[in-house]
Amino acid sequence: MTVPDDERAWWKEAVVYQVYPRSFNDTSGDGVGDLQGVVEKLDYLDSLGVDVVWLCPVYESPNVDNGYDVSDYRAILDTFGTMDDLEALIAGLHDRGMRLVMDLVVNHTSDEHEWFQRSRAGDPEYEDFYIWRDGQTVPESEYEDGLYDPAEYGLPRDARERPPNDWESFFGGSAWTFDEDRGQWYLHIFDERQPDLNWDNPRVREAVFDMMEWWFDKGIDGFRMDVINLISKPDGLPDGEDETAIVRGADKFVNGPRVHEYVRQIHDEAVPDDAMTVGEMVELTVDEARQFLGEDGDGMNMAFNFDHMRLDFGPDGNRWSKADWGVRELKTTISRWQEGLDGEGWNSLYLNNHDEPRMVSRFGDDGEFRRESATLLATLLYTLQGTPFIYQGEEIGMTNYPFTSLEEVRDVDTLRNVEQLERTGRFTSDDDLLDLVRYRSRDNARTPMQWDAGPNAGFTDGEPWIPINPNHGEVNVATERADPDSVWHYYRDVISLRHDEDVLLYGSYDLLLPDHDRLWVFTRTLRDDDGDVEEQTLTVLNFGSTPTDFEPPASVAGDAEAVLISNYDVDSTRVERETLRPWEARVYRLA
Ligand code: TEU
Repeated sequence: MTVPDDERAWWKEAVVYQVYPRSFNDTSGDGVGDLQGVVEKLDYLDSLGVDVVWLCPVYESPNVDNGYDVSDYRAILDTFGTMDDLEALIAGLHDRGMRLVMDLVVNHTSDEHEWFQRSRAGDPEYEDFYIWRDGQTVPESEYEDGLYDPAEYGLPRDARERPPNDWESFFGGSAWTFDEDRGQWYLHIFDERQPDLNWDNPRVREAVFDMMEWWFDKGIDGFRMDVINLISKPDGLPDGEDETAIVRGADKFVNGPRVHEYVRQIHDEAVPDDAMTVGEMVELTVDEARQFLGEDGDGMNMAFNFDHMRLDFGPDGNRWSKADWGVRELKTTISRWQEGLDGEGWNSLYLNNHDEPRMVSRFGDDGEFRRESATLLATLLYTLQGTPFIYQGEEIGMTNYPFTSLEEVRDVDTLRNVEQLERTGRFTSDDDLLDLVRYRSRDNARTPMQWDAGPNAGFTDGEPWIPINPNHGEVNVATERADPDSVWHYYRDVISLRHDEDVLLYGSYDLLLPDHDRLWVFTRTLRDDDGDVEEQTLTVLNFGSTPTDFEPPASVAGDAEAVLISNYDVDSTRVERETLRPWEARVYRLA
């Protein structure tokens, strides 16, 4: 069976490796990773078998949000190196037949961006580059009754106005800040130092398209687009109405009225045909994804959705609380996307990134069965349909960081939300709060890459900007590469398998045993023009730390052609009733 050429695309067959440069490899000794550090590791990435590097922001930035607050889109922040270093990275990747995808952060800029400085100063060319509004006047009675406290908005006691609406920032608190210079409030869905651009202004769109074309002219191969489905805000900026929204107002600013028009225009005006684009889309449904994806949609190749990243949110969808989740929920959620985009779009596949805790800690068992669960999760990601995204360190089973104090936390999202939680008095004990930080903080993914068992895990000769995980003595690249049964070798093998098997790239996904609360069993199938099975694989995963009986459905029971990969020794190719070991993963070729 040959997959028709018009269904193929290089970015569908690729494996992407996400580099968070601050924490990847430091060659300058300042304790922060840099671009030369990435260039130094290109042969390492090549040996793993990855095809694309997604590089998190390295642009000029005051680093309020570690680079997701850009103050100059066409300059490299000096701690990361120079534009020559970036061009060396592009050349180094292309020399190895690999590609570079940069991070496009254009829902907002840094407040230090020249555009914002001129906008707040009232420069006619820039006054509408951001979202400025007058506040709402608060009656004296509300102040006297204690219903309104100017200090809550950082205002002096004699102030009598509140923000234009009740939207909240992802980082806690109001999404509006009053600016003394301009005498108005400006919108920031993230930190107050990340003002939202006004995409309804055609000159904003034009400036963004120019910048994107400038980067494509430098030879990059695509963009990951940061919170791209937030760029259109509804006229009148109405208050939020959905109490269960991830943050107040999200029901208004997620997928706003002109978001499809703008995403289509981005692709029509600024994205070459053979480039790869992946949009980070908050609160996206499968139906909405179809509208964004493909030439019949807005031109986006893939989208990161968050449905499987919310299963452990607490009551009323609150990210800063915890709830248990079950394997059945995870497989139902991911199966919905597999079935929903089959032939109508393309999935991105990830279980962690720089914003999420480490996957082996969140979805696996980072203690006794770290290796088994990390390799099971890899087997899942590499035998689903879609493009897998490895987050740096995932390939060696790096785990969450054991925070002992808030002093060790660097992340603005964590720190601002902890402040908010403390203000609301929700936590009685610091231990409960720290327990939640250990579970949820984005810094779990931002501790430095663990290259070896030496000082600072081989990440830096200087003082690391963030603490290094104390388990780097056992969990590190050198140790993993020396052990043929390691997570690292399994990743290299499963990546190679996916590259070799069209059925794993393009085959349809069918879930078996849907109601089983421990086993995740599915086939991937390529059919010929008559609909007959041409190639088929079977993935069997025991999602848990105890043995589980597997009773194969009749449709797949019997002699398989081969065991393509497994994370335990398997001595038979028969698919039959048996007890699977903790976190056991197997992939059979059935036909
Ligand atoms: O993240 C957007 C986003 O959805 C996150 O705020 C997410 O909800 C949160 O981090 C917990 O998962 C993007 C970037 O990936 C993130 O690093 C930035 O902080 C944010 O946008 C603002 O640019």
